Amino acid sequence: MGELAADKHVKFILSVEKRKDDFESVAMEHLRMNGAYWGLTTLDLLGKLDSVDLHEVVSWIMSCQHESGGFGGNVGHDPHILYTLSAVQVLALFDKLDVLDVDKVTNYIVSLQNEDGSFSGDIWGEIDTRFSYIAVCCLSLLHRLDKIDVEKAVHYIVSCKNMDGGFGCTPGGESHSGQIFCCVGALAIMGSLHHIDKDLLGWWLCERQVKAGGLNGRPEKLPDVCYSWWVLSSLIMIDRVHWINKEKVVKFILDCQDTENGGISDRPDDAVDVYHTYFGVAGLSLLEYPGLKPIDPAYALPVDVVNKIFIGK
Ligand code: GRG
Ligand code: ZN
Repeated sequence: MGELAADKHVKFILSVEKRKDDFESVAMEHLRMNGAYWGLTTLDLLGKLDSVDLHEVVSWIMSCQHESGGFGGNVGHDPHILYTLSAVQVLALFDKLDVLDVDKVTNYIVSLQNEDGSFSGDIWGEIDTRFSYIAVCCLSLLHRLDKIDVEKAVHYIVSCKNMDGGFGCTPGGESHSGQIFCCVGALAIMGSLHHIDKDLLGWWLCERQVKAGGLNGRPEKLPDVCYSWWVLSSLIMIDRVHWINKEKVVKFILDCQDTENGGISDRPDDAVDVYHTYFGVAGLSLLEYPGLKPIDPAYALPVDVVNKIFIGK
């Protein structure tokens, strides 16, 4: 089994930012804020966050904020809760949350909670448990979780729980590892994990491991590096990660590296991208791969960043 090509991945992440005109960058233009979170968190996990200009990043982030308090995916783009969490997470990475008008961001998120406890992603109203997670994670990082109706938020997430122990995007929606991360993460942050049948969900999640060692998002689907994050973080939060063959997941992730030019793909020999590079490295961090900073499974930020926010050191 090869090793993590850490230096190559750092070079790959830094090069994506420079190549603003190629296909991948153009395709990513509308979600640049998410890309910033994926790329910069990868650099931090690899101990290389100091290779970017903090002031440049912070000033670009703040130029994506709207009057409403929400952030867009890039300058001049409409605000959405998806980009708002990424903006807050990147500021947290740089220990720069103090540049925010916290009440303004809080009011934007609070305005997206619906009567039934669910959250919309923006003013257009689409509802999804992804947005519940984002709202809860973001407000918790800002120490403002008390500004929403937490009881209703928990109740809505529980209403998306299925007979197989998993969760979907809305009540009755099919269980999917990505949505499970969101629901388990939100419940963990709200101190409500007792609503989960841990053995039942743990069983469903560890069945996501295929013969090749990688993890898939739901039954009968192909394995994909990003599920290393969605599945493993959920298993850790419900204390069942020992039900997985960890060595085989590590091997699958390492087999998806481009060892020449850096970056990680969804499956071996596919094209690399920043999203899978992040979730590959984050998955390895959850598996305590040597040389990586540990990552928090609920906040999806390095543990030292989360500790600084909640215990001040
Ligand atoms: C801070 C880590 C973090 C997340 C923010 C946006 C979000 C909250 C969570 C997204 C969770 C999610 C739904 C992830 C799954 C993404 C994915 C790979 C979807 C692909 O779905 P299909 O149906 O693929 O195209 P499969 O693998 O099922 O064939
Ligand atoms: Zn993927």
